[in-house]
Amino acid sequence: MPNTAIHTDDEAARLGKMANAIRALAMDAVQQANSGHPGMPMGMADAATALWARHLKFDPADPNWPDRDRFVLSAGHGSMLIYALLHLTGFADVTINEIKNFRQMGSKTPGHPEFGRTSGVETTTGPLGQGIAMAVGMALAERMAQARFGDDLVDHHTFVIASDGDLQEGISHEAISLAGHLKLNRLIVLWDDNEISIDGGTELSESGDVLKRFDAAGWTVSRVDGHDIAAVDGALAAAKLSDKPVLISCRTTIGFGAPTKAGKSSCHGAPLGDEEIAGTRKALNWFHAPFDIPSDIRADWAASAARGQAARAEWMARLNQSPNKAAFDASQERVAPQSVFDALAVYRQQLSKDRPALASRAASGKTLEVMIPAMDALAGGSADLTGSNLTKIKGQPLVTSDGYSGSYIHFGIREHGMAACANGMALHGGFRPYIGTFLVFADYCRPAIRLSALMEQSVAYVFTHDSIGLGEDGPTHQPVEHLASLRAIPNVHVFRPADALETAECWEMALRHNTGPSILALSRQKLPFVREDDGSENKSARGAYILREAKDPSGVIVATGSEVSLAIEAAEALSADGIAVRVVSAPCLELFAQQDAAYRESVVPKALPKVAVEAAARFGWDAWIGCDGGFVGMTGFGASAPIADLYGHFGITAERVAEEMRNRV
Ligand SMILES: Cc1ncc(C[n+]2csc(CCOP(=O)(O)OP(=O)(O)O)c2C)c(N)n1
Ligand SMILES: [Mg+2]
Repeated sequence: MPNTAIHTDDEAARLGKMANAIRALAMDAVQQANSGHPGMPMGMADAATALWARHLKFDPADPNWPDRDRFVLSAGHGSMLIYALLHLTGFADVTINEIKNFRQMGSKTPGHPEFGRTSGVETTTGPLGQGIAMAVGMALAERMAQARFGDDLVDHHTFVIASDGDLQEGISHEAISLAGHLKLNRLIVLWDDNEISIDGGTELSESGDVLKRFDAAGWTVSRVDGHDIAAVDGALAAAKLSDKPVLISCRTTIGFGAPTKAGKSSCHGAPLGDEEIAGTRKALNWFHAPFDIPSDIRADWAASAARGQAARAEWMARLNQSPNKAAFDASQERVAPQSVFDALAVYRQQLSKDRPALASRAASGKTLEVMIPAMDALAGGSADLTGSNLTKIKGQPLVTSDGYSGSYIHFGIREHGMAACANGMALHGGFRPYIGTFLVFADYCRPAIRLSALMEQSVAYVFTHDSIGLGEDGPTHQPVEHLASLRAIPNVHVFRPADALETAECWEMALRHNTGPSILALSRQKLPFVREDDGSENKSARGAYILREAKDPSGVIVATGSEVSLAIEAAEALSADGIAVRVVSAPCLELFAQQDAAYRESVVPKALPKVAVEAAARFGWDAWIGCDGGFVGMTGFGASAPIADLYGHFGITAERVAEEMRNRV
């Protein structure tokens, strides 16, 4: 790692050419694709060169080695910046052909950086603001892992390039205040302070002082000329010494080098055009053909990877000698350890004996008491609803700025930031994050849930107070459309358990979902224990199952969560009238949809009339019950009243369920 300043003119000139290589690749790739954003990469090429050539610890030969620095291009529209860097530094995924194929089907160079598609891309970015918030999660995970395994094994930085848009987004406020509070001094943000966004100059919509805002949140701030590589280099060197997170404002010109478009929003998101590109080549003194990088510049870029290669070799040697090696390696596993499943298996059988009537949020809290001691990687928190979400177990140590060895985080009332932070922790590795708030505020987490799903990250969302059943807090707090809207996001498993045993089963399925997020929708109110088996088989594993069978059923009632007991009551009433109906509990419709057709048919036969009951909107249920199926649920918003009055008021009763079935058999 260079701790010396950039001394010679020759060195400065070479770094300047390295930056121009980024500019050339960016403008030529966007031109070839006839689509994309050249302005940002051209504007931030110098700052990015200072970072990647002089500071960032990376090794293209092993893009995922755990102690690498993380680099987050929060302004994902500037994707050609990271693709150029990955190409020039020798990441195998990003060949010159991939650069030529920018934004084309199946390429490693999609429009915005996508985690999992291109090695070296640490996270998916594009939704502005989320990148910097995920970086907070990465920086937090780094400190937490450092507290567990020591500097020998964990000692890296998280670097971010963020744009004006990133910092205007509300989530940035949540993220920077959390980072400042937790004193995440391994987080260093380079702000592309180009005073331009899409509509024009930032003065159209901004008159705040960004540096003061960060300063007030507990950050170290500085300002440099973003085109002065030596100045950015010096600021980065200073930043590494800070005991707080650092913002470096890099004053830049968007589209730097473009003769007529530099400094204008016109170069934000459109190809420059042949004439402008020719003019840029002249201005930058860059007379090489498109996609042609001279070998001396290539060699300088390749050399910048040597620093990280050496660091990785030293790190491997330390790991191999470390008494923590086994524990560290285990922490990097994506799959939850067998110990937690063993503990859950014992607990499930105990539950089937004890048959406790618990609110499913309380059952979740009890399940956490079983899981946390059996799984070191579980770490979580709540957005100021710890006592409601029951996400903290007794004695669970806190993560604070004084020490990061705990596993519980008070995220504050920052749902969007919390969810993005959890994604960052999951992406960083070493932790399996779970986070809590009320189900109704899933909306405040939604953009991050979508990214968990898209990036296939196993974040568990503990969403309590899952229906009108929460009572007096009223319609602002009573989710109605949330289950449907969460089920609509691809690759999300939405669990709504019916009793304490199903809650444990659903948690187990969340831990087994290694390629996407899980949502646990949990009741505030107490739920009866409905299961009658011995708890040895995880019945929730197939998403839906026959809970109460009837001889020769003439109909099927499907229910989830708190309404399963209503379905049982209705079936009993119908049975007294000589109508035999089956009750199906469906804690996870996504898992049920994944079962083979024969199993699905055996549980919910096409030929039988069906009624579903869920204290939520019908949207999405027709796939299971048909348009002519009966549905007992919500048709509008809820109301403020005691729970005892609400279910009757909205007609979510066993009588209604029975009546819907009578109308159909
Ligand atoms: C949440 C979100 N809203 C809107 C957009 C669309 N968008 C992409 S870039 C951008 C703003 C561009 O300004 P800035 O962030 O300063 O980037 P620059 O033009 O300087 O590269 C917008 C609104 C987005 N990507 N994400
Ligand atoms: Mg801008």
